[in-house]
Amino acid sequence: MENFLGSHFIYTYENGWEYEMYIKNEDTIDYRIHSGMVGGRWVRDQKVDIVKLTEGVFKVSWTEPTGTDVSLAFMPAENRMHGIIFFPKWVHEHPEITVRYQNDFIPLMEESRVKYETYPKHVVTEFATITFAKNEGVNNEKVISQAPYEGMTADMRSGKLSFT
Ligand code: FER
Repeated sequence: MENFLGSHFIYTYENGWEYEMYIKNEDTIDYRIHSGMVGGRWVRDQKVDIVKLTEGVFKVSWTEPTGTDVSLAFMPAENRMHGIIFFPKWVHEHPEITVRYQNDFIPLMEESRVKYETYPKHVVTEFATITFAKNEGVNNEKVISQAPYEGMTADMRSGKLSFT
């Protein structure tokens, strides 16, 4: 696991959605969503389960305050990932409620998940291509510390925006 912890990835799902994740430590991630149904959403200090499935394959799984459940299998050596996301019905119908810096709106997420409908869930299962990968060290608070903006992932890939 040692090499995987501290990893910072940008990846694009085959449906076109672009996401960014920082594996902060053995049970914590930070992330930004750059495009797709909930583009603009960003989150710090989400607790997750991380396991090494076999040599070079890592599974990261968690449940969000929104009720969305996510499980991602990273294959960094192949620049590939497979993700499955189980969205409650309400997130699919009102994605804009979740598009914000979630840490400042935890009560809104918890109210919304009881106020609106959960079922049937909207399941998204997609492979993704990793377009940027760098180890930023563990517990680096600079990696995910500002809202996503247009062109941000290009700035990271070019080195214009860097955190080490
Ligand atoms: C991902 C897929 C889904 C991901 C995060 C989510 C950063 C979270 C979705 C949500 O809470 O709406 O690849 O990685």
